[in-house]
Amino acid sequence: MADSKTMLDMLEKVCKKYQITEVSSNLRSAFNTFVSTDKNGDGTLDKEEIESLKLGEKTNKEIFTKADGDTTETITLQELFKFIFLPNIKQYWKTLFNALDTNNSGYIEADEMETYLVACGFVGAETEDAMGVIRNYDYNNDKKLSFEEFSEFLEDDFDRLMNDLVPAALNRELTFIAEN
Ligand SMILES: [Ca+2]
Ligand SMILES: [Ca+2]
Ligand SMILES: [Ca+2]
Repeated sequence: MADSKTMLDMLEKVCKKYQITEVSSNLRSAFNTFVSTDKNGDGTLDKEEIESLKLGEKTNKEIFTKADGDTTETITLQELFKFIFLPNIKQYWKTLFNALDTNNSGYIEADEMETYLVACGFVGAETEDAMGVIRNYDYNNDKKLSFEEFSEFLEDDFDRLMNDLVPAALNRELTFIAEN
């Protein structure tokens, strides 16, 4: 199956957000594999569908222990992406952190978080919004985010982004396949 345009749009948004320069071919092929393996078209991969990939029993087990975050014994595309893509994305987070830390303090303060929120398309983000994000992840209460705290924020943020973008991309893709 050819790469879908909607999927590429989605990947470009993801990459832009995390300042990654190119769309990962891993992610594209993961998406294609997902769609072609989901034989009953319910948008998740169950055990039988995973087994049809013939990855071997060990890998099958690993997929369900590591990727099945909500332990429903089915793998959603969000879970698969997180499993495959998050480790790749994480390597860019230090670069992003350093780029945002414009005063070189080694921490993300409210004004720097505000810049990030605006850059991510949160139009009209104010210091109070940035403070809100910082409060949620500021485990040692010093009113700024260390790299570890910032990474936790990005990980949750990645989940939210996947939950927003994946169902839309997947629905359009499945409709496209049904129509053709
Ligand atoms: Ca299925
Ligand atoms: Ca700083
Ligand atoms: Ca802190």
